[in-house]
Parts: sequence; structure tokens; C-alpha cells
Amino acid sequence: DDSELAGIENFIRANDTGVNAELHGKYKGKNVVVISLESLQDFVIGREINGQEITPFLNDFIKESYYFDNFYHQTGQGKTSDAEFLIDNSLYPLDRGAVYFTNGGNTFTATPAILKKEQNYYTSVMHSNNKSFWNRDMMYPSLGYDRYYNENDYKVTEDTSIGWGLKDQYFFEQSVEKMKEMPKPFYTRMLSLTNHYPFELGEKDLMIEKLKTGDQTVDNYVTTVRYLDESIKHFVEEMKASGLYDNTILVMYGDHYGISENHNRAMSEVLGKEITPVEHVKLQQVPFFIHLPGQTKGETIHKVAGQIDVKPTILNLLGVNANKTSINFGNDILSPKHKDFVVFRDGTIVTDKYIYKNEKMYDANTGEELEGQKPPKEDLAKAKKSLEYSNSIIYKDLLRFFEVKYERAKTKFE
Ligand code: GP9
Ligand code: MN
Repeated sequence: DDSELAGIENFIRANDTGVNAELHGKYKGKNVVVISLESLQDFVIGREINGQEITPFLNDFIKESYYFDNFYHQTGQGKTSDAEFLIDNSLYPLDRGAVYFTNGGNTFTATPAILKKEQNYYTSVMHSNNKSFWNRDMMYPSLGYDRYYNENDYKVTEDTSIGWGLKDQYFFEQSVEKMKEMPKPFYTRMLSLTNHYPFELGEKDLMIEKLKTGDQTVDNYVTTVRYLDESIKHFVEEMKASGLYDNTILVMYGDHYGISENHNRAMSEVLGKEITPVEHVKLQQVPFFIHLPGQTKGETIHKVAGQIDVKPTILNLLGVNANKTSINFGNDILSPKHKDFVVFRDGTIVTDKYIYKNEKMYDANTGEELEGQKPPKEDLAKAKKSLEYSNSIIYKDLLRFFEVKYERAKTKFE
């Protein structure tokens, strides 16, 4: 009932680390583009193989953006859709199953609904797969989206597609054309697709040699990552050419890992070190970028953070008070008081000092096991409560009781 939600709101207030006051509302009225970088892990950033960069564009983009190099995915079985859920709601995905499937009809207090109500934004998702994949056609009305551009909105031919949809290059190209026509300001999320298992690519799209570990998944991975990187480069060029770039906050995040622990042997060859439990946790880092309109100077930020923090960060830039308009388990990453703390969906805790996984403590810097040690009590409680409260909200549909009401959107799609 609503007293349970009040308890959760107290917990959130107690863990509120504030916002970056200087940036509060500084980009009010700007468009927001949030790109899901399919299966992109952070280990490829800045890495070279045989003298060739895997992500040359992103490596350069770091020089003119905020780039977070200790940023973690927090997804569970819902993969891409869990990441979407985290980004829009600042709630955790479920411990099992995909919330997009199990609770798509719930009441939410998501970014698109807030931006529409508070600032009259036009909100959409762009993805060239079948509209019902991950139950998106059911979920998006609950999140407040005006429009879902899906497979039916794109020109898809045999030559321009692979796997589940358009190759990223064509997807981004056609998407910019749609953005030009969108009502402004807009909030749009884009879901890239080509860098998806099994990481297949036609011969003519290969821009970097495959690896030679003998593990096909790992060997192919770098080629589709390289392709994704090139696609984003063209996207940014097209955004610039269309005049949209200077009026847009561009946010990009890796949705989840691409290489599972079944590939540790090949990965240890790539990284040149053993994949210990700590290394495995660190492999859950995904790239996170924020490029602000007009930003020319980059900054690499080492704070430990996660996908849960994206929504409050975006809302602050637009001048919206996140916790007055919604329930959020994350905090503005750009706040000077942001805490180096992230909890994975499986309960793993990562801070700047330690990593806690399967009841074992490790030094976050040396990787050494800290035998007999446990995280501080308040950290353990915070991790446990965050996951439990978030689950309760979803399982009991508690956002029905939130003081601000958002209408279910009549999402349009072809
Ligand atoms: C499918 C795409 C990939 O539409 O989002 O989904 P994933 O398998 O990564 O969850
Ligand atoms: Mn995915």
C-alpha cells in the first residue's frame, strides 16, 4: 500500500547524494539522444590489437566528452530490455525474468513521462527490430513514449540488414532523417543491434582483423565492435551536418556484457592476465559517455557508478528535480557528492575500495582476497534494501501510489 512506498521514499531520501548544482537546468530545452551500445564492454576502449584501435572514434570522442571508466551494467535476464529499464526508471531490473515481460502494464515514473509532463518533450524509441521483441510495444506506453520507430519504419533490405535488423550504419543514417522531422525538444532512445552475439559481419564490413584466439565469439567480437564504432562516427557527423548536434545532449552506454564467462580462456589471452573473480567483475564495466551541447573539452571520470544513475543525471541537466517527480534508486553521477558504490542485480557490490561477490571480499585495486572481511554494515544494508525495495515496487505495482501521476501514453507505432 502507500505506507510501504513512504518507507521506500525515506530510504531514498537517506541515500540521496544531491546533484551538480552548477549543471542544474543548464541544458533545459535541449534534445536528448540516449544510445544503447549493444553488448559493448569497456575493455575495448583504448585497446589496440596488432597496432589497430578497436574503437578509434570513441577513443577520440573521450577528448570532447565526459567518459566514465568505472561504470557498470546492472542487468539480469532481461538483457537489453533490463538496461532500457534501468536507464528510463532508475529502478533495478528483476531478480529473474524480464520486467518488460512480467510487469509491462505497471505504473512507472519514467524519464519520457516526466519530460513530457514537465517540459513538453516529444519522446520516442528507435530500433529496427520487430516491435514486440522484449514486449516493447506493451512496455513503451507504460513508460510514456509518444512514438516507437520500429522495423516497420525503416527501409530494410537483405543487403542492409544482418541478424535481427538493419545494420547499425543504415539504422543511424535513417534515424537522423527521422530526427530532423521530430517535434523539438525531443528525448529519444536508440537501440543499436549489429554488435550482438554471434557478432557476425559480411566481408565488406570488416574494418579490423579478427582475433586469433581460436574462440570464435571472442575473435568475431572485435570486428562488430569496430563496425559499431564506425557507425557512431557517421552518426555524429550526420548529427553535425543536420544542425542537431549543437542542440543535443548525447548519452551513450553499453547495455550489458557481450562475452560471457564461458570465454574466459580466450579473454585471458586478449587481456594478458588471468580472469579471476575480480577481473570477471571488472569485465562488467560498460562504456558511458555524456556529450553536452557545445562541449569541446573532455574529462575521464573514475567514479564507480552504474546504469541506475543515468536518469537522475539527465534530469538534472534539464532542470528537473528527479526525486520530486519520481522514485529513483540512483543519483546524479555528476554530483560532487556521488558515492562510489554500485550493486549488481546478483547482489555483487563494487566500490572504489572493495569488491564483494559471493560472500567474498576483494581489494578493488590489487584484486587480492581480503579473507575474513565483510563490507561495512551500512553498505550491505543499502545493497540489500535497494534490490528488495525495487523488487517490491515492481511486484506490487507501488508507483500507483506515487504523488505525481503520469498518464499511460498512447504510443504510436507502425
Ligand atoms: C533485440 C535487441 C537485442 O531487439 O535489443 O536484445 P538482447 O538479446 O541483447 O537482449
Ligand atoms: Mn543487448
